[in-house]
Amino acid sequence: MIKERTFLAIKPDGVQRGYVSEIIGRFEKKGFKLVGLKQLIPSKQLAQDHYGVHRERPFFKELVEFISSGPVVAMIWEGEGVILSARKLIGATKPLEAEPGTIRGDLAIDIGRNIIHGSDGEETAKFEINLWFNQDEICDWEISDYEWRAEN
Ligand code: DAT
Ligand code: MG
Repeated sequence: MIKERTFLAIKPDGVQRGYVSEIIGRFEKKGFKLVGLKQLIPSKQLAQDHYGVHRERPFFKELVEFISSGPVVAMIWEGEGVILSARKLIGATKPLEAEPGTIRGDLAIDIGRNIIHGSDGEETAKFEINLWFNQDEICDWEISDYEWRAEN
């Protein structure tokens, strides 16, 4: 069984617009397993640490303020190829470039209000999971029908 995990977060715009169930549903339907879930208003420090790679970008301050401006639904999802697959389900950063069928392609029109975050690689996923979750907040469990989702 593949134990790959990724960090996803529904941003304050996604929560305010009532897309929590819609978004969780897309990852559930795909076949991934939810192993961590909580809602919080991130501190400025957490937002800065999370987006640390963008520290020098002109939009950094605005981005940090936005992410810490309201409730975020933070999640850890597990499954085969989940890091790349989640990025595909999310769609391109710019909603204009995000294909219809993706979360951003279907639900967003603005780059600064693009609904959801997803880790972009293995190292980032590990870093972000540890940043947002304590070990005892992660729920290790087995999906009973896993054999119908993947062979190994
Ligand atoms: P992604 O969220 O697809 O991983 P990213 O890591 O390049 O995209 O950027 C992080 C977030 O920063 C992105 O979701 C929205 C915001 N952002 C990126 N580029 C921006 C820009 N040119 N203007 C305003 N916000 C931007
Ligand atoms: Mg990114």
